[in-house]
Amino acid sequence: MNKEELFKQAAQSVVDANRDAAVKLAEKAIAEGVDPMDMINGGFSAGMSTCGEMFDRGEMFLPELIVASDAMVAAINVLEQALPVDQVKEKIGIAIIGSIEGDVHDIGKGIVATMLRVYGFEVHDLGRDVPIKTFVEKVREINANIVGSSALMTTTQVGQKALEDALKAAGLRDKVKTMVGGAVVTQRWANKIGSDLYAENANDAVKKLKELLI
Ligand code: B12
Repeated sequence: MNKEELFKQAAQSVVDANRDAAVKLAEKAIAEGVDPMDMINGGFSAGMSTCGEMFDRGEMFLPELIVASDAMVAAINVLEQALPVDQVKEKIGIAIIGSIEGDVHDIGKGIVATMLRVYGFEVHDLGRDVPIKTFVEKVREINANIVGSSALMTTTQVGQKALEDALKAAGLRDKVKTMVGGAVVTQRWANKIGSDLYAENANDAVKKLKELLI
């Protein structure tokens, strides 16, 4: 099967919320030597974007979105095993990442965490709906130099500004680079709140972080 067809079917498996098909297609991509990140971005994420559009138009409802997300997560779990973790021997930095307080969306954040690990960062994934104070405490505890937060909703995005303020109040802001991302986040928002880095996707995050740190 050619790559485009594989991506198309992968996207469709998410729209159909067909977990078995998604997993089989992920396995097929690995067997055919397709780059796992290409398969995630070109296939499964594209399907999730379609789900978002359908949700917007009232053609898909929350329970269906939950099952579609499960299918995507199952496929990503398979693909992640094919990523060359630890290919970089030298540790580039210690990163904390989490979905900001009030936000349970964590698929994209998980992909960013995985990519950072693959490219030599030590990553502490705090999960989703992470209180601002937990980010701050963790920076202190593990002496992290990168703090990433993910926001997918306009209502939770404000937490990223609160995180900037909390790091400043704790005297930690100069010790870390902050990065923000998620569907509602833009470069303009990052500039506005004083975050060091905005990335559109996981590949972009790795590229920009390396430029910032090395
Ligand atoms: C899947 C999904 C869900 C799933 C989440 C499952 C999960 N475990 O994550 C479920 C069904 C649970 C869900 C729930 C809700 N959702 Co929802 N959801 C989505 C949907 C369709 C896709 C999100 C997704 O996973 N995309 C795929 C990933 C790969 O993309 P991504 O997250 O953008 O991540 C990439 C980049 O953004 C970037 N990135 C992400 N994080 C970070 C972090 C850093 C540091 C960096 C550098 C980069 C980065 O890299 C990632 C990889 O490339 C979006 C629509 C959309 N267009 O985003 C709505 C959407 C985000 N949801 C929405 C809403 C409203 C909700 C609910 C409130 C619905 C409800 N009525 O209950 C609840 C929220 C509950 C809560 N408190 O959080 C709205 C938000 C509207 C807004 N602008 O505020 C959206 C936009 C849908 C819509 N159009 O209305 N949702």
